[in-house]
Amino acid sequence: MAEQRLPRKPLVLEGLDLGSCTSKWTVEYLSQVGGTKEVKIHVAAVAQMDFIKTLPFNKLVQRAAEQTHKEFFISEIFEHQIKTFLYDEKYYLRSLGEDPRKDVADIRQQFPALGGDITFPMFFREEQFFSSVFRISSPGLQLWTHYDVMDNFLIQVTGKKRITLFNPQDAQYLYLSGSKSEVLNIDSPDLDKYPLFPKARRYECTLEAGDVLFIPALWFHNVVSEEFGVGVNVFWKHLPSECYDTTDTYGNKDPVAASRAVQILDRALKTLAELPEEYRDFYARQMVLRIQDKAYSKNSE
Ligand SMILES: O=C(O)CCC(=O)C(=O)O
Repeated sequence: MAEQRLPRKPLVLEGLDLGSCTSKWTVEYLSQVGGTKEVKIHVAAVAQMDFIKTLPFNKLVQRAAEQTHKEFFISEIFEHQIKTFLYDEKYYLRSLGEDPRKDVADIRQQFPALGGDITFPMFFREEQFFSSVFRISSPGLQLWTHYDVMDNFLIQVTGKKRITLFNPQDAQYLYLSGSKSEVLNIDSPDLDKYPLFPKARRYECTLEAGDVLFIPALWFHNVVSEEFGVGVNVFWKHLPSECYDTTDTYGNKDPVAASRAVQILDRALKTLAELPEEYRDFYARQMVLRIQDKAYSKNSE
């Protein structure tokens, strides 16, 4: 398909041809055809995720889809203290490359028997493709607010998700730690700890089976699975290839120039610290103004 320009705003695309996955990918089919390959999964006793464990793929699919579990990872830990957690264990697969330190995820390579069932929307050139990540989640699971550095199509094959997005220009209100926001409960945030959070503009959408969400690079997203859901997301390089960190296998390491600029800023801050407070304050304020004037986008809000 010829390249088409997408606006640099999130967009839900409906009615695209995604291949046979939309009708085929039932729990039974995925467990049978996906096989018993060991996969690393996140296991959580509350909506936000915590432990990493390993399960055969077919078991992961069955456990993520079932209402109550006969087998647990973390029930023993909570059993005596918080009984309600017992049947509430949630699972999440974010598929990885063969060797995650070196290889990117590609569903067509790690799950060849399933990879042929899905057709990626090709609104980018083949050579821009970076990775395709299998995502399987239990109902109720919440994925923390984060940004990625590549453009992304989140393809919801089955199930339903609520996605909350935040504009990259509101990063200052999100209490970032690396690429993640520290505010886990975005619907009822602790305002003593995160007083600026309500200033971040929120954009919400519900993804139904067969929908595709375009998430432009740097747009923050928080995902709540309202049902058992199976999806695949495709990351591609919006910038020229050499802008990206070659050691990045997840699509979330900052572009090379951004990391270099941050290192230089750290050095500048160390140098400013050599000055007495009155002078440091004076020069630091001028530097902030210079950054605003030279580097902020002219259409910043
Ligand atoms: O839908 C999900 O499970 C998470 C999606 C996501 O974080 C992404 O596509 O970057």
